[in-house]
Amino acid sequence: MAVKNPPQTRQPETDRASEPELITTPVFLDTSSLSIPTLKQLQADGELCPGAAVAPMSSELATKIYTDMLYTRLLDERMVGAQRQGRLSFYLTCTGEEASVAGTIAAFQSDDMVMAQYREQLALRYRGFTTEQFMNQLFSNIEDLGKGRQMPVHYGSRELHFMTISSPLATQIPQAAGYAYGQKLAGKNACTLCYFGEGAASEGDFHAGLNMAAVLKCPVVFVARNNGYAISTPSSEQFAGNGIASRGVGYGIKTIRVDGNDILAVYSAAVEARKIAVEQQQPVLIETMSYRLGAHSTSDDPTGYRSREEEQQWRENDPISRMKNWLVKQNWWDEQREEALQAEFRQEILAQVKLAEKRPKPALNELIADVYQTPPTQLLEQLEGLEKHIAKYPDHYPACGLDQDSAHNSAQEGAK
Ligand SMILES: Cc1ncc(C[n+]2csc(CCOP(=O)(O)OP(=O)(O)O)c2C)c(N)n1
Ligand SMILES: [Mg+2]
Repeated sequence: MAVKNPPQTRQPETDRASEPELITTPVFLDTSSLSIPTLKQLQADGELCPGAAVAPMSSELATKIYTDMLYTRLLDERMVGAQRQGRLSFYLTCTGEEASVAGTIAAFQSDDMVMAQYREQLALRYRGFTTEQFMNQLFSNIEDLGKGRQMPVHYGSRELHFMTISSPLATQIPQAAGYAYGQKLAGKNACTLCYFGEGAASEGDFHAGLNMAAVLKCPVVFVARNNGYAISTPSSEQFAGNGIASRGVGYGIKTIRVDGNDILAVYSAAVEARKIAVEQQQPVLIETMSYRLGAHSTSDDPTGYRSREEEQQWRENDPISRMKNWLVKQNWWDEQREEALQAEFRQEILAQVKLAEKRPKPALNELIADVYQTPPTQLLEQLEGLEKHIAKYPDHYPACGLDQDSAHNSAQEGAK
């Protein structure tokens, strides 16, 4: 069937209302067509950048943010130490990226859902996850909320609205879009906060998630922690475009790039982002420019793929000292308080390590207890095989001292 008066040019849906700019010679766009500024408000010496429009932050909030950053730095140091001593199988630090996480989580309500990657333990700390809870998860003991089924650092807390971390990269991104769509349909004044790394943004799930969020106008704030590396792959080998921010714009998402080592810039951006997400019911993307100061994980050694000089440059741009300089200038912080608090945190962490490593492991059959209402035959067979294997090589599984009766009982409880 012939179309009457077909349009001369096909316009993108979002531009239907406006007239397209027509050109008569071929001109190709490149990354320079989109100039993306970086929001910076605080200088290294603790002075504000001239003209900085900083979101108001009370002394209480500022000290909470700062002390949670400090706690996380110390927790990370201690836990890497514990892994090196053979007490812990695996750990992953947030070192260097504390402001990217603290500045964002602080701008959200405590019941906004958080879907994180794995380097955002500070968000849990901010919401009140205790040292004891961190340790129970890291040591996979009987008190672990995840029943010891996950690798260390795969935290989750229903109470704190923090979705359990899953290892496959970027799965949380479409899940966050979907969760936020549910919040929208329910008419809730809430939103979802979704963290991921610039490496995870190479996954198909990133594209599906952002597109879905943009088209369905989901109240989700995506935080892309651009820390320069995906394990040993530098971002220059990961993508040729203008960071992650350019992709947000491409999907029709309001986007901002911030200095991720500047707590005030991150917080100011996040306050605005949550407002847009909730009040205008649409997604926002924040790209935090920072650096992963530590190894990717305790299984990694960065000396094989980057220079000490590069690391040193970023060490001098530490987000914690930048915030401290500002706090001291406000007369909200001093060296005495810092020293006392560091000693207190160290003591508390060490004490909880000692307690957590002594607690028994969950019964073996907790592995399958509440996954299905009635465990299917093949899972029961696998469990039986595992029990036989452990019984045959008990020396290799000292933590498994199987108490069959209590194991059986807890499996029955779990099945309920
Ligand atoms: C689907 C998938 N592919 C690969 C991996 C292995 N892996 C774990 S972390 C990681 C790097 C992720 O880098 P980025 O997203 O930048 O986060 P960062 O570690 O820098 O915080 C890779 C490749 C994985 N977990 N899942
Ligand atoms: Mg990265």
